[in-house]
Amino acid sequence: MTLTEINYDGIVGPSHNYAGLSPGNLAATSNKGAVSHPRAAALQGVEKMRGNLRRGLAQGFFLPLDRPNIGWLGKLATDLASAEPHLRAAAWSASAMWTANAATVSPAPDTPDGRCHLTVANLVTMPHRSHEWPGTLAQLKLAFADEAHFAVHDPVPPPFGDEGAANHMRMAPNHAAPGIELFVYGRAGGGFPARQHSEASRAVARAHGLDPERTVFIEQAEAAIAAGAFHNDVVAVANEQVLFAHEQAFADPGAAYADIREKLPQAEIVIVPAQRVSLQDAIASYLFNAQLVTLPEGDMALIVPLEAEETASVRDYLQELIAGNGPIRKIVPVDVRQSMANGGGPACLRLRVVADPATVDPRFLADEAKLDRIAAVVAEHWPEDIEPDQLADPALADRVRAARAALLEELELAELR
Ligand code: SUG
Repeated sequence: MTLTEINYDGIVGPSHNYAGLSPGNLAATSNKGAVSHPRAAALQGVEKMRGNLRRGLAQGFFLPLDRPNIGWLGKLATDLASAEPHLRAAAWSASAMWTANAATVSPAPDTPDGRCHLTVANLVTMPHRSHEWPGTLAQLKLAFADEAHFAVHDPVPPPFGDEGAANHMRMAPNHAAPGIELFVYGRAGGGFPARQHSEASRAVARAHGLDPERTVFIEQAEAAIAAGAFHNDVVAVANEQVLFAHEQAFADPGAAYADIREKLPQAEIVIVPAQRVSLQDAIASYLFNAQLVTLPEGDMALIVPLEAEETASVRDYLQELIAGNGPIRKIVPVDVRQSMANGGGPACLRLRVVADPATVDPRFLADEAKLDRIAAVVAEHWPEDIEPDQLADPALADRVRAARAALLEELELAELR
């Protein structure tokens, strides 16, 4: 039994578009109405996965969902032709690509039954994301079907918003050892809603059977939500014993850090001072929406979006970070600009599952040859661009559905249709 961290990236779907559907997500709302490039977006995602594979990391993926979601429009007693524009746009959403919002994952070493527990996120706060969970749950049930090793839970019931791993961090001496789990919830900020509710975080922790002595609940700072940190993973990221966070991420940082240090004495907390990188620069650059990973040789690398290197304060900070003697030894910039324009950085695009790769469905695991096959389907079938007024076009809807079907076929996952 070799427990490894597997990063499951969401393949960017053929309906990727900029509809400005997430208030509080500044990138998404400011790009409302822009022309999107689904093909380029998906290929950027494939290259990110390829880079991580080549770095020796285990890589998996989840598939785009069936969009436009006609069934959901039907429940609203409408259809693609007659739906109000905001409902039509919600039906087209490709937001399931951000698999950090797919589920919350508690690996086997943390749970009393020694299984890895996953709770699919209900995403109820944003209408366009509220209809993702059934399609996501179907994939989780296939990918982690082995009940000797996994327990896949239904979503927390509404109205308690749960946005999954984007508001959950795990710290442990190493991935395979028992760790502590950090749940970050919000109240609201600057007129923006909190998308992760305390009730939902606590329900997930109970469902996974987590030991309260190894569980930490942390309130997000209102100022962070107001500045555009609609998920905690925009201002903090953890890996093994390291927590990398902005000084203004949490409502009561002192109490949070004390709780973490008590429950995990070897915790190393790297705090970025607001004086060095303002909350605004952190959010615009997505410095913290990085993948903090342990490379096979043992060093930690921070996989950041290109935008981080393009923001002067962040670039300077990162240079100093690497020059110092801290746990983060390497910075790896990646191009995920199409996703970034909707507020999704490298960390949003992946769900971390600590598991023995031999116990998961291999159809969801990547190797170079499979990434080549995915890229070939994308290059052939994904639309090159989508303009906002095309969402009413039935021919585009047919094309997007056919594109997804071709990918499912290629990956022998037609049962997800
Ligand atoms: O839920 N954007 C996503 C971005 C999710 C990022 N995920 C994490 N931080 N883990 C969201 O706000 C925009 C879609 C649009 O406007 O068309 C969107 O859904």
